[in-house]
Amino acid sequence: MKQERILIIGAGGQIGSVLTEALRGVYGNDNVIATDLRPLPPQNGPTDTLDALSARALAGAVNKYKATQIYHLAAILSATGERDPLWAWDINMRSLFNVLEVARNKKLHKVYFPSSIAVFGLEAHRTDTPQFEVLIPETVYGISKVAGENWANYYCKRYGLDVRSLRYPGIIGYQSLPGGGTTDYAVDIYHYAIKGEPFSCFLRENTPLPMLYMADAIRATLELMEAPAEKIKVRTSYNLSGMSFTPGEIAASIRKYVPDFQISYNPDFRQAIADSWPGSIDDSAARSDWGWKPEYDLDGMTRDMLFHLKNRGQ
Ligand code: NAD
Ligand code: AKB
Repeated sequence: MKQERILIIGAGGQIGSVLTEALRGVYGNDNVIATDLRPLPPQNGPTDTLDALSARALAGAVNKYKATQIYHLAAILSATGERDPLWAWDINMRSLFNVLEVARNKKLHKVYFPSSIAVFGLEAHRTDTPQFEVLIPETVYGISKVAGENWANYYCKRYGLDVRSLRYPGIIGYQSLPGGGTTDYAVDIYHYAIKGEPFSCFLRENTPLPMLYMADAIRATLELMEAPAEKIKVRTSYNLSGMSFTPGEIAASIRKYVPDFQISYNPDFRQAIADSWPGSIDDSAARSDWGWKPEYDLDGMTRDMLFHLKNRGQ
C-alpha cells in the first residue's frame, strides 16, 4: 500500500484535535502533520504553524512534509461569522481555493473538506432534509459552505481531484471545546452539568437540531476517506446524521444521571440561525453509498460525555 502523508489544516480546533490523533492511529504518528494558525501544544507527531490564507506557505508545507493528502478543517463557524460576514467569507473561501489549487497542482491523492447542515435555509424541508435540496442559507457561513461544496464538485469533475466532504451536524465531544457555532450549547451544557452549575441556554427549549457524537463523526470521516473512489457518488457533500434533539431533551437526558441539573432558556441571535436549519437530516445516500451507520443516540452520548468529563476532573 502506498504510504500516505497527511497535512491537517486547522488541527487545533474542536474536530481537528481529535481527528489528528485518530489519523495518527491509522497512518502512523510521523505521517500526520498537524498545522494551525495558532501554535499547537506538544503532541505525538509533527506540528507546525500555518496560515491557510497564504498559498505560498501552504505550498511550502506540502513540499516540506511531502504531503499526499490534505484535511482542510480551518473555517469561521456560523455564530462568529455573522459578526463580520465579509471577513468570514474571505477566510473560508480563500483558504479553500488555496487548498484546492495546491492539491491540483501537486497532484495530491485526496482532499477532505467538511461542509455543514448550515447549507440549508428556510426553504429546505425541516424534517428528514433530503440530500438534494434547495440550498439558500441564512448565514455567511452557510453561503461559504454551499459555494465550497460546488467548488469541490467542480475540481473533482474538471480536474479529477479526489475531494470528499460531509455535511456535519453539530458535533459533540468531551475532548475539545467548540469554536463559535450555533450548536455549541450542546457541548457546554455537559461541562456545566458536571460542575454542578446551572446552565443558561442561548436557544429555546423546543429547538430541534441534528447532532452527532464525536466518536461517530471521526469514524464517518475515516470511513468516507477510506472508501473506494467509485463508491463516492456525491461530490458536493454527503448529508450525515446521528441524532436529533432539543435543548429540553438534552437537559432531560442529563437529569437521568445528574438529577439536580438546572437549565434556563435565554435565546440570543443564534436562535434565528438555529431556526433556519433543519431539525433532522436524511443521510440515506451516505448509508447506501459507503455504508454509514451511527452508533450513539442521545442517552448513549450523555453517559459517555459525563463519564469522560468526570474522570478527567472537568
Ligand atoms: P474550530 O473553530 O474549532 O477550529 C478551526 C481551527 O481553524 C482553529 O483551530 C483555528 O485556529 C484554525 N484556523 C482559523 N483560521 C485559520 C487559518 N487562516 N489558517 C489555519 N488555521 C486556521 O472548528 P471545528 O469545529 O473544529 O470545525 C472544523 C471544520 O468542520 C470546519 O470547516 C467547520 O465548518 C466544520 N464543521 C464543524 C462542525 C462542528 O459542530 N464542530 C459542524 C459542521 C461543520
Ligand atoms: C455551527 O454551529 O456553526 C457548526 C455547524 C453545525 O456547522 N457547529
